[in-house]
Amino acid sequence: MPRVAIALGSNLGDRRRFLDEAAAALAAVVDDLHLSTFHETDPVGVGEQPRFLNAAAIGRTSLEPGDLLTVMLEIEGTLGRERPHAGAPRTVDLDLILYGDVVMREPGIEVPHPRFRDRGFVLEPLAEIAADWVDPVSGRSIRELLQALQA
Ligand code: PH2
Ligand code: MG
Ligand code: MG
Repeated sequence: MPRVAIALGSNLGDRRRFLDEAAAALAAVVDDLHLSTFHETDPVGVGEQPRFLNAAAIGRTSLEPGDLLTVMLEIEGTLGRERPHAGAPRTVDLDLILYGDVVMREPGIEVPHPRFRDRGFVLEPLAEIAADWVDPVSGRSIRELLQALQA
């Protein structure tokens, strides 16, 4: 089964509970789920907002990327995610970061996630659980991407 990496974020309501519940729901479709610690982070690129709690999860899934994304959106909906406008505060956001070494650029699905290399709030938690995973686009490991970002 392909390995997947998913970023989790919350900055509305009981953030810790939303991340816990999202991880529990993901475990239904992602085997051998490993969850990073939770990182308190400043909002990036979305103006003045409450601070985020971010985490990352890895595991293996038999779902195709599109089907996994559909399940992730369902989990967001179940946990009360609303989308009044792009970048609005959210109970939970689940982003597909890596799917094996698949590179996919289609409307509605982009893996690797197009912006994850610039995001400390994704790379820092992901480095705890998948430091040696090599990004198929840049050829750099998560550890190297994080070091480059921090340099
Ligand atoms: N997600 C965004 C935009 N900005 N900033 C932080 N700290 N954490 C996030 O999860 C986050 C963000 C878009 O989804
Ligand atoms: Mg996001
Ligand atoms: Mg998202």
